[in-house]
Amino acid sequence: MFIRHKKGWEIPEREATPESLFLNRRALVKSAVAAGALLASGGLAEAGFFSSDAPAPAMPDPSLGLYPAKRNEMFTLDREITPEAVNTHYNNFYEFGMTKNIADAAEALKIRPWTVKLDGLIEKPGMIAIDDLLKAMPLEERLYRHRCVEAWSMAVPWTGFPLKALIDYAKPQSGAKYVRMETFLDSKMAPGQRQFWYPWPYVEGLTMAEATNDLAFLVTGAYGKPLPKSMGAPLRLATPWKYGFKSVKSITKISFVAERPKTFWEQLGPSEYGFWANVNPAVPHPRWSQASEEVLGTGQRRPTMLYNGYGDYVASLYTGLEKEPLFM
Ligand SMILES: Nc1nc2c(c(=O)[nH]1)N[C@H]1C(S)=C(S)[C@@H](COP(=O)(O)O)O[C@H]1N2
Ligand SMILES: [Mo]
Repeated sequence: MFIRHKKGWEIPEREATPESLFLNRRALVKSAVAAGALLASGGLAEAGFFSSDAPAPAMPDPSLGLYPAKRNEMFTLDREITPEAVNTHYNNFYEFGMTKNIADAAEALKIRPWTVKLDGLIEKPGMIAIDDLLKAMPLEERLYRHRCVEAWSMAVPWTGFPLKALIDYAKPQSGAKYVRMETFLDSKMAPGQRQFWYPWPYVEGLTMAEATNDLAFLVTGAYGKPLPKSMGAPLRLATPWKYGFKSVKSITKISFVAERPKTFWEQLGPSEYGFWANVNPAVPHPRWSQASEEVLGTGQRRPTMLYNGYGDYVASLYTGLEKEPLFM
């Protein structure tokens, strides 16, 4: 018999609620409240479904059973993994605020139902529900460094699948030169998107060669669990040789296009945040040095590495492009 050892964070099978049931139950609660019937009787509250003075409990993530995924030992670190508690409370996610402390606000992000649209110059345009995507793709764990342009870094055990696997599935046509990735747009859910001076939705992009490089990784989990909302659930990018702002969170659309996309930060400050954004300690940001980085959770700084230490994988992507601003 197959015995599964449960980790502390896993819940017993009988408590897991299939997504369809969860949606139905919410619809049920809503109509019951509208009718005013069950609130008065207190029936649902006694059954544990609903309570008038407490928010509904968070439902378990329907992808919980896919984690932890097997670690790909190709990707090793030169440092300790950043403690999970540090990582989940030091985030950039401007949709939920401009500080690093957005974890609570990001809980408003609704991650089911969630669909990802594939469009542009491909053989297979269409919409995929996140849980179908998760089942179709080969999930694995990778330990990656993560270097923000603000000169701090982390080391993260991501779970996900190579972006190339999705590109192979989408079957791009020869005219596709770039992959453009877009975050959700919903200013009711994400108060930061009411700040009209930002060019929402958040957009990022890679060349086809970058996107099909072994390192380009679509992330669905971290620390052996589904991805926390603060880190960009249910689907975000990780391109560890580039500054962190390239790693677009909470992706809803992936387009295959002929023209280089204008990215979110490029629109805001083209002289400070470019399209390429490859890590290079020798090229300072206009307002600060990139020579070293604060390794979060350690209280220490260490020298920053060219391509964040991933040059063996990616340096060849840039031969012939020396005239481009590759490092900002
Ligand atoms: N949609 C979206 N994606 C985003 C951001 C953002 O504000 N919105 N911030 C970026 C920046 S600047 C960084 S450093 C990383 C931060 O990822 P983390 O919070 O998981 O460390 O996400 C990137 N992706
Ligand atoms: Mo960043």
